[in-house]
Amino acid sequence: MSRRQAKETTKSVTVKQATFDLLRAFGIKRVFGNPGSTELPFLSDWPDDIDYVLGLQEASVVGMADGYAQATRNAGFVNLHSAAGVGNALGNIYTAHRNRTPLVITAGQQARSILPLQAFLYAERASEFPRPYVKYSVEPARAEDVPAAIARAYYTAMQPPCGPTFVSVPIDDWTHPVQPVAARKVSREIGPDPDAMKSLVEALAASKHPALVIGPGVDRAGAVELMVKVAEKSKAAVWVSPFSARCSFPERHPQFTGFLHASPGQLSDALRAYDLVVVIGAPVFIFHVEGHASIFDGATAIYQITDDPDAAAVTPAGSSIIATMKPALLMLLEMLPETKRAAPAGRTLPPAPAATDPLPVEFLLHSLATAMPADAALVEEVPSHRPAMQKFMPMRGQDSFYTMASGGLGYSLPAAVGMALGREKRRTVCLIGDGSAMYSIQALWTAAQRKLPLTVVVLNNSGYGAMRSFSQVMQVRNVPGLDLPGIDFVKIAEGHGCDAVRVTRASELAPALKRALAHRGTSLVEVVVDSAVPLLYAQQGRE
Ligand SMILES: Cc1ncc(C[n+]2csc(CCOP(=O)(O)OP(=O)(O)O)c2C)c(N)n1
Ligand SMILES: [Mg+2]
Repeated sequence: MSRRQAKETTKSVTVKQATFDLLRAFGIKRVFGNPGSTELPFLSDWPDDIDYVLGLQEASVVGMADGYAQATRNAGFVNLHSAAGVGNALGNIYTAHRNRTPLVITAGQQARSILPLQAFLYAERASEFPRPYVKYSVEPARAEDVPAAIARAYYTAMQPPCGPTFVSVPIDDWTHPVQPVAARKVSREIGPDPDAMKSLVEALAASKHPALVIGPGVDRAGAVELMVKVAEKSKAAVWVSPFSARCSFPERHPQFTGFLHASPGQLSDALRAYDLVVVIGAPVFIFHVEGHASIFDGATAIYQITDDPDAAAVTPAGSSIIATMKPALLMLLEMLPETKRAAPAGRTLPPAPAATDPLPVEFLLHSLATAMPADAALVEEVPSHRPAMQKFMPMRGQDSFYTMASGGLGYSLPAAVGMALGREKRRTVCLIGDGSAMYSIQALWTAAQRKLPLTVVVLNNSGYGAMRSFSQVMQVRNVPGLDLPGIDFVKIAEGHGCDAVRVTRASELAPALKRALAHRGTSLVEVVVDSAVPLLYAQQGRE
């Protein structure tokens, strides 16, 4: 290339054009955002082939991008407004980090020339603000470094363990001339160490009573079918890891045994019967309450397969194999010998609950499971009723169930909107508590505007049921701020442009669900239930 040609290439595009070309090359067709002055040069003359998805608060913007990224298995691209927008978004950035959802989050910054004056909307130490919940964070030193920073943010976000990344972009950078950045192919699968796999296979072959503890990593990797084959070949009992944010094993499968509690004592009790525990696609283990984890006392052999070196590093006992799910499960399936072990007895599902008034939560959950189309996805955030949901709504497996892995509320409603956007014609159902719904309620507006095939079922028990229950577990009394009287979800939904109905009697439920699930566009069903709460972490009922 001559000198003249080289010079022409360097001046051929702007930072903005180079960025859009990268998005197209990465297959990113939507940008989730909430606009401000510092983003205007990026937003001006918006191209027709990229859909700008407006969210009315940044927690909703990031939650929607997260759901969409999970549905499409590509990084969600987000554009926020300086420190104020990132601040509003942080709770759901934390959740995306725990969910292992790939997101490239950009935020506007003031013009470089007035940064020294701490201008209006200036973001102080912008790249530090979302840390430690982003895998990579930068405000590039020069405008011409922005596209390469966005490319790096994309590869890093997409590399297992996936997660959010952050690029702060000063307002005047977008129009700066730059050399285009070519999108590259970066492979993502990481194969397991064959010797480590051999040791695991030997342990499985020698075990009398093995258990597989399966976590969200398997569904995330699209490896549920493979997982089922491995489970069937090994004839092991299958448990779900505590607080699994996805369904990685069909819950009606005969080997499906149950859900582990996030309590060290209860988890250890549930796994006591096994001489070998193999944790796949999950940490060892996520706990929510204190207690003695006798599982680590040495009587049980523990193996872990994880794509997350950090999760491997914090595992207190046993051997960890670092690999992505597909190559690891393929190798396991190939190496596992046939076994004469008897297949374990799975769980027994409870009988259908009766339709009584006041409407029992179990009846709602069972009715919803019956009414949902077979290919629907459920996005859930109803903390005190998760154990009941696990009993009365057995999930089908791959891409069927989502919630947040973080414990931070305000995720599932916007995530369901993003999910509906990514799943196009199939139905998405959001099952959400009255408390949880209110953290990011404005996501309803985005769904209504776009007539997304989304049905939101609000389980209204007039308060923070999980907190009532947790207060009992922790034996604390007289806690303020747990009752939420007087919220009218029908009016709220209608005010955001959604179809809505309230159900207070058991006999009204089935027709209301049927109608809502067939509604073209977004609808909400508010179901008023008894405010009595189940005791979480009760010692009985280990499932
Ligand atoms: C961002 C955030 N704030 C507060 C909490 C604490 N918290 C945990 S569960 C819960 C109650 C949720 O209420 P609701 O959605 O109505 O479900 P319910 O517990 O009644 O089933 C609260 C406030 C949290 N987990 N995350
Ligand atoms: Mg509630």
